[in-house]
Amino acid sequence: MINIVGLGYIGLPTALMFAKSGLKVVGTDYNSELVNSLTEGRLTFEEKGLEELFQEALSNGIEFSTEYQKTHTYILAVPTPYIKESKKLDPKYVISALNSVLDVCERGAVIVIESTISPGTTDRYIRPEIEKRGFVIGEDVHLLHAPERIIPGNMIYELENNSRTIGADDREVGEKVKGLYLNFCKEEIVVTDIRSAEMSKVVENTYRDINIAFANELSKICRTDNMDVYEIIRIANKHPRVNILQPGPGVGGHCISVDPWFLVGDYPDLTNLILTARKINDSMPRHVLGRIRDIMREHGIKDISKVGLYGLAYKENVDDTRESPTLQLLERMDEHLAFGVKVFDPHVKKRIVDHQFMNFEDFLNEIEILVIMVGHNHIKDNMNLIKNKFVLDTKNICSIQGSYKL
Ligand code: SAJ
Repeated sequence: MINIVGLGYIGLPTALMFAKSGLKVVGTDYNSELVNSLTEGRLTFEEKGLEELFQEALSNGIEFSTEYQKTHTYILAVPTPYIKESKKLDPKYVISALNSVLDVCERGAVIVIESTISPGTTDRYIRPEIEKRGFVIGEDVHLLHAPERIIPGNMIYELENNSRTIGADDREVGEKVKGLYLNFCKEEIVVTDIRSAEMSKVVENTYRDINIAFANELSKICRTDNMDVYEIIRIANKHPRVNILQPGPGVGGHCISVDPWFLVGDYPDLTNLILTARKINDSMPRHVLGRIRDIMREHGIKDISKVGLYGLAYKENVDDTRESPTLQLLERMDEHLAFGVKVFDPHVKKRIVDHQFMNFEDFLNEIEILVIMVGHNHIKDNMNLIKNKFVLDTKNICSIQGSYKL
């Protein structure tokens, strides 16, 4: 039996995938409301293909519990928040889950950490915690790190089709765990040491952050001289060795906007490029604010409450709002300015900010300037409804003549 610990964005789909492939799975989470909801057959977040996968896993007998199971294999997918002030990872949830596992596990149990952890976390926090309890790593328990790589919006496909990395102290144990993931993963699974697994995960997200920062910097350059950044990137990307990502209103989510800070925090003298990229991406919400002011000025609109931000999620077609550029933008607006700015997101069903509308048409009725912050399919399908607005399109999805770009 596999005990998956943490039933959030990563743990749940992973648990379902193992169950679909026929293994006996129990998913554990300390949140009893979440566990009850899953036990009653109700999913807790939106994701393409998740409902079908959930039904298959349920019919294969997956169970959910707030209790840790006495078994041989544990996969930990609990949150690893970062501390804003120090830019360091907070390992508290991993440590607490680990201790609960150690309370019940069988001798020789395999403990796999899937949560993203900053390079060095295993040596600094996880090993000492296990040893403190009197366990010998490699004998009483085996420790591995298999960082998740799936992208929200395409998780189910990527669970099957992304290559994976497994970091293990002992190659043989690494190969065994590789065999476990091969139950659903069709791509190459690389077995390496734990430090390399930790580092490669953070490097992947940092690479993407730097690439987006380059696109964002280009968008600012192009804005000053009235060049079309999208056309320029489109052409440059025709070169066989160029692949520039897209500019946007900022970088959100719990991964790409966070992981590079781990490197900056640990290697402050060696991370000029990484830090600069972070600063560029963090400057984008302010840049959007500048563009909003330009449009207000051009059209003599003085009342900020005539501005509507479309999208609260951190990216298209998901309901996750962590570190979202819209929230970053609202934070950056001083109180006077923020007063009255309207917000709408069809995927975000909970009210989390002031002046958030739940109905698109009511939202549109209140505003003159519409700022597309997120390129949800919903807005692409409703272009006809926004024709009479001044549109600032930060995602380059709007086909309306005369819309403003970043
Ligand atoms: N974004 C841009 N321009 C782009 C692409 C993205 O501005 O061209 C923005 C998005 O709008 C969003 C942010 O970047 O605000 C991050 O979105 P994303 O789709 O690039 O990535 P995440 O955070 O959803 O998922 C990333 C993925 N990492 C990589 O692609 C290297 C995913 O594979 C990881 O599993 C995930 O982080 C994670 O959990 O670490």
